Amino acid sequence: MSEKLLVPDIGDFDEVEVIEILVKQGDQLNINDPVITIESDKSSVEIPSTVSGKIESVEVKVGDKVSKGSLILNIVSSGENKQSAPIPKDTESIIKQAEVAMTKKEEEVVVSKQPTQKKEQSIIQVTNGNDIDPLETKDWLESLSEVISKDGNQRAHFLIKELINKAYREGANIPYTQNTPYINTIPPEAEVKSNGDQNIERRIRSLIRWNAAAMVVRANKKFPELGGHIGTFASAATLYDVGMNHFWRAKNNKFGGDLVYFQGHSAPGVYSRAFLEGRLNEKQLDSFRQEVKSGGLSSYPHPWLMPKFWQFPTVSMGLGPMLAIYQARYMKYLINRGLIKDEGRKVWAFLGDGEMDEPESMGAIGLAAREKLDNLIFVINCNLQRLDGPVRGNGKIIQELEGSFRGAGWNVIKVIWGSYWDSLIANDKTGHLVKIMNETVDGEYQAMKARNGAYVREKFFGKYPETQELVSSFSDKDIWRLNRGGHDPHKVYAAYDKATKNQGSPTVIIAKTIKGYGMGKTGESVNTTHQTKKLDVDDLLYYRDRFDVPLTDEQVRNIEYFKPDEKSPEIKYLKERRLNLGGYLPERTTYAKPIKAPSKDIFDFMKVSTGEKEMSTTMAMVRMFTNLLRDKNISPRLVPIIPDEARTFGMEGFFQKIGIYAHEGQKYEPEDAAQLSSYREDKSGQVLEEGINEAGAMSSWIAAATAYTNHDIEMIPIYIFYSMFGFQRIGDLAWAAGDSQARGFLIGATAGRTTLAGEGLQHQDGHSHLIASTIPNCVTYDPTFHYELAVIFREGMRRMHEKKENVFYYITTMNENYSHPEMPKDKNCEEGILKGMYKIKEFNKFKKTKIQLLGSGTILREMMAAAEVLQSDYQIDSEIWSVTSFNELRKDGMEVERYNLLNPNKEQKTSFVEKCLGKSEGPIMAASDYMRMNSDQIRPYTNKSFYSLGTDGFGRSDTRKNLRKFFEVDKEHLVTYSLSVLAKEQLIASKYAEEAIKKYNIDGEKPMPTKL
Ligand SMILES: Cc1ncc(C[n+]2csc(CCOP(=O)(O)OP(=O)(O)O)c2C)c(N)n1
Ligand SMILES: [Mg+2]
Repeated sequence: MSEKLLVPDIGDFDEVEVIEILVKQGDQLNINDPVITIESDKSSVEIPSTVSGKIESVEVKVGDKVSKGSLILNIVSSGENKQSAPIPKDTESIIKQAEVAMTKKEEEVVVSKQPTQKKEQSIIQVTNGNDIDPLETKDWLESLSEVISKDGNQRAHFLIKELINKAYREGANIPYTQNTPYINTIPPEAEVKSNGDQNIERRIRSLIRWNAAAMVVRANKKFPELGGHIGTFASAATLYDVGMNHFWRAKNNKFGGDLVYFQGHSAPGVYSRAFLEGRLNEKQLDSFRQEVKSGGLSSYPHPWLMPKFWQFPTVSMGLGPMLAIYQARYMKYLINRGLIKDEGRKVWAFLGDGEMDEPESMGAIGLAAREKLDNLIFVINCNLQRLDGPVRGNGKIIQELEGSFRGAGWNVIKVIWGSYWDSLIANDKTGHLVKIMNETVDGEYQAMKARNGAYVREKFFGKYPETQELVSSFSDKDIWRLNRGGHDPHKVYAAYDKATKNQGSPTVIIAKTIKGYGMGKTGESVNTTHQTKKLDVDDLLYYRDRFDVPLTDEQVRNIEYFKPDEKSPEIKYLKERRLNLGGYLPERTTYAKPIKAPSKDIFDFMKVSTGEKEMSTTMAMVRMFTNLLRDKNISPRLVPIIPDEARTFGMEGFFQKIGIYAHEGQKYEPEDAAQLSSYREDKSGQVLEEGINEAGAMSSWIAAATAYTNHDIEMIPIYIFYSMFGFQRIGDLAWAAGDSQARGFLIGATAGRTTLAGEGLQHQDGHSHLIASTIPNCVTYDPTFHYELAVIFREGMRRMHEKKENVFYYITTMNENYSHPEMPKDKNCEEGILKGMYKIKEFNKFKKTKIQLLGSGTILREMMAAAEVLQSDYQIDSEIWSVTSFNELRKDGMEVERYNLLNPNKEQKTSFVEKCLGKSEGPIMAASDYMRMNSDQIRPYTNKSFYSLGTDGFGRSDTRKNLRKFFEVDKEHLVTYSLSVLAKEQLIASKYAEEAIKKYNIDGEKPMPTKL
């Protein structure tokens, strides 16, 4: 049967040019095979076939203009239609598996009942002063207790919900609360017990505590300037130990491993455990915070400095929580795309309660719930203190966090009270104890732990006769022993167990601890705990006794480490636990296979002239991606990441072609379903469409850019954003990306101060290259022409993904349309593009006066136009250099200069700038669409006269032409400045510059743009 393939609905576009024919007569065509590429002035998109069969005739040619309904080709159809397109085998089975698991999960959630409680819960006993009819209240509460014991919590929950609904319908104003009482979420009867040996675990924990503190104290005794923290890990030791002994599975050849984000300044505790495990030695502990000599231990988790140890940089507060959320999301993405197996791996993130005040910490919790990230567990160490004092002295951080997380849809587990409280809470028949717990603010809780048992008796239990009575048989010492949940391994174990089994939502464990736990009078629960890094002998002796560390007084005075014999039960136990959990943590390894860089011919189309056709570098880039998606090796590894700007960049064609990742697929028919670029969401979609969320998009990019270590699979993430909302917005994350040894591309699109015309001050980027240059392993380029982009991109893929070099690329692309020339035949061109500059044109007609003109990005084109004028109107010759990267040139110049200065007697090296310009004639004038500092960077590496122009100052909205005039980087200013420079160098008379100033209406008295 003969069929026709027509141009589908292509949205608002009409009469669009065909730029590529991808098939020919006689070809066998399958459904979804790309047939032609069409291109509007904004974007290019492939048209896929909707039928399969043999092509009878192709009815369009390159250059034709087509619209919806135009005939593309005739085909002898094999009868298949679009609906029956087969899903690739792998993807199909993975999706099936996941769907089965999901339905199972849902069913389980519905039918499973919480363990039936044997006794009445204190939550329904609390007395309330506002109660106008206590008897009636009692009736209701007893009925509820009856339901709980007869039919379980689920039924009680159902009835309460029905009551609330009914009350709403009757018009009652129901008070809204996201909080449960200030007690543990898991009642003692429901706690799952650890099978560990508690005595031995306590001894191990004590040693880890001791060695961690000793490490910090020793370092500061040697060099008081080194700093460090004892109090944080002291509060978190149990939280880490239970995880290490029982929950966190390491990566090995059978399992991908859990991913743990350690709280940054608890690093001493992590080193201390590694010491007992035999992974670090005493010498290394003694080089804590002394990293200049190799082998030192970094202050905080820094993969760059300890590349085999730390996995994630966390110490800049707020980044850890955000990165962990996107890490967990990215893990699901890889699973749903069929790129890794679903092994039930978890992402754990340890956070401080003070840290939760960072907007980044909570900023993405909605996404975690929405995407049902049940592979994510937050543990918030609520020691109630931050650096200066209490986190919420007048309130309750635990309750506040509970409300926020519960409201966002997380599974919340509060671990507030330790086991010694269990019997007290059980005996709290009147509810007064829970009432005090609810009423006491964090400032009081903190103060109590800085005092003693008598104080707690008076200030806490003393509030009501009922509670005074509850502890009447307790000594002050007994009261002092009443522990907090985060220091009780049983409570922590039960919480971790429950968290790991939770399905359908992320979990947050909010654990109450004591800052500086065990540090005695000078360090426990006092406002200065955070910065305590020295302990005097009395404190150390107290610490030893508090945790029964087997050291003599003399050894304590010498602050000796303690490591039991390899054959001791402690070391054997510790190693055995980790063996059972698959190995040690943290550890950074990679077994990812490299991706071969695509063949050069993929980029061939970018090396020929576009002729009359004008396009922006952003468009050229999108065409390049479309081509890369045809490379079977590369295609599945590309991860396009966009924060709601796909249409701005002409990338909407990707929606249909590779789909937008949506963990639940698409539950609706999109409004534009009939169109070629319809908004297609898919469970195995490839594009990460992050919404207006640059920090989230960057976090996704980091997850993808480090998949080579976290998942042993090399990916090619390409994050495309408005360049102004890149480094300026997410600078700290970009720095963390460098630390993480991320590999991938950042594309600052619509870049430049004058290139993005109408958008104004907050949109026009004139400095992102400078910010990027502060990151040592970030390689940056500001290309002008499509072939430059092609050379840079391919080399980036080769360096990062084939050769596994730990660098990442920042490339700016623009939205200014112009025609692109053919790539120069000069054999040095490619090298020059990559090193940062090459000669693109030379005017040599008059051989009298010459100037070197350096231009970058779109300003190169102004430079080229200026050179024409200089030649035609003033008989001045010039050499024009396309500078693709002032940053790269500076790096090279700096290195060469340093070598030469340090090796005065050796043969002196020549910088690339000098190689290019050393023998050239005339002064140098450089300009870019960025601040002068951008081109100034290479000034020291040439001994010629050097002048730089740029776009210093705030941007503003106007036409491109006016903006370039304003910033003095338009053709006219460049001509004038060139004449002035030559006059200053006494190569021509100054009258030419004066003339030009008049001719072009330039106001010499105009203030600097920075002042306007
Ligand atoms: C973005 C950022 N701002 C400030 C700091 C400095 N700083 C380090 S720890 C800390 C207090 C942390 O308090 P909390 O999160 O409660 O952790 P804790 O030590 O109490 O466990 C501060 C302010 C930082 N590391 N990062
Ligand atoms: Mg804290």
